[in-house]
Amino acid sequence: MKKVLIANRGEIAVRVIRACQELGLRTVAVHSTADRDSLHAKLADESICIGPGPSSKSYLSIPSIMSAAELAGVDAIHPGYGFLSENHEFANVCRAYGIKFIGPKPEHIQALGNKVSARALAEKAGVPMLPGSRGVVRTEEEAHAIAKEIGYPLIIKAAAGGGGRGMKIVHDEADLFRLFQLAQVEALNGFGNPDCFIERYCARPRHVEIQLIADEHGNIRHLGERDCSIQRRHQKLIEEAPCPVLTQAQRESIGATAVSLAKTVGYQSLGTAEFLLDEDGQFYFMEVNTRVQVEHPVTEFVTGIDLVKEQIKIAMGQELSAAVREAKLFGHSIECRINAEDPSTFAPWPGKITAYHEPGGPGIRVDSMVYAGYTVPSLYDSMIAKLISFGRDREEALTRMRRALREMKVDGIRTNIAFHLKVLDDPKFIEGDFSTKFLETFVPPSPQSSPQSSPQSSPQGG
Ligand code: MV4
Repeated sequence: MKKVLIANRGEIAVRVIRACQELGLRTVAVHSTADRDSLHAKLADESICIGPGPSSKSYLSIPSIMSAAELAGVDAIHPGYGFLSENHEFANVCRAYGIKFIGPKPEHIQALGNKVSARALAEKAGVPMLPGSRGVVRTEEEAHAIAKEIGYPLIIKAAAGGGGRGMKIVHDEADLFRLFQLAQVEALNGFGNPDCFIERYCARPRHVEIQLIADEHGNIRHLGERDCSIQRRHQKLIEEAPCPVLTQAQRESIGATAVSLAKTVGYQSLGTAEFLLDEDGQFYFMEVNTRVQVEHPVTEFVTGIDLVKEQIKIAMGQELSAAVREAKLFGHSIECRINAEDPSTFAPWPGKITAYHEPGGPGIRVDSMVYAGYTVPSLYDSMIAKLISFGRDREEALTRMRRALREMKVDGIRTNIAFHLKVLDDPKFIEGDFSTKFLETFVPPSPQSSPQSSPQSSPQGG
């Protein structure tokens, strides 16, 4: 492998380019016409325009990307996250072209991408699961029978969904048929597949996910967990490693469970097994993500492993390195996703960044693609940077994150920096006492308290 095309944009494209550079690989960026001035296009050795702004005609267009791959003569494609990263057809097209897809096999993307077949695999591997339907629930009669068995509240999920899209919570029998029909219609319209399944609903869970890493020779291990409970409308905002409430015994139990699932499948590459952790400390399987995750840096900080480099080396056929095999967890890491958005309405706030300063210093990492003079386009995700802190313990990681959030400066657009500072000041958050419901009752800061809207002293010389 000598030359890699990065089929993505934004901070993850930059992240992958950096990993390739460290491995001595040539890089080919692809970009839409809206991304001509983007950092990923500037940093790569070559850069190819693949179409107009809308993703459907550029970053999601398999023919456009494959044409660029042919033209540049690449050996491999890294899909990043989002876009085509979990599209098994794309992975299959790469295979047909003789280009290495840096990720799992298409069969595994497909089997784990479908929540019903993923559940069946998890069951086979002995992974704890919430009571629910065995497979797809096709009729109202079947839904009724399952509901009688597991009781209320229950949740209806789309087999082709994921990340929380297309879920319906049902609190009593009177709503069951209506919500079941609605779930099927929305699943068909949203994912082209009406299949739904039913589970007992867990009211105040934490979202705990295990990082898996597996080579193409049967070696597999987990690299601990991340707690991603701080999210809004299924968009994660803050992630951390380790989960502040897990005991070492629970950690080992969830980790072993995730490894057993991956082994049952014969999984290869990076992957993430997601679990719900209920208030009694019981954990239950949710889904598997077959890509590198946005929040991978917190695991990198607590393990010292470069996950993207390891992912590429695995795709080159290498065995898990000694560093991965012997990795131990140390310290604590937190990630805050910085979005270009109105802090009170959460509406995206694209526009030109007139001034930009990234924080630094001990235990701080910034993964971003923006710079002073860059215009955040309105067509894509509003995340403009990830601020990641590390400390020997959670308190130190939190202190460093507060310091970094105060130091960061983004002028010309609105961001959620002040929002993060307010969360990091919340007693329940500081205690680690939160669930996925945390932000539902959280009051955003008033507009005046935004740090970057008040003048800051310029950096000192000498
Ligand atoms: C659940 C649940 C409660 N009970 N399943 C949301 C994302 C998708 N992976 C599954 N999700 C959930 N599944 C049962 N049986 C609650 C959620 C959920 C959630 C999970 C993780 C993080 C944030 C969440 C926000 C709302 C709902």
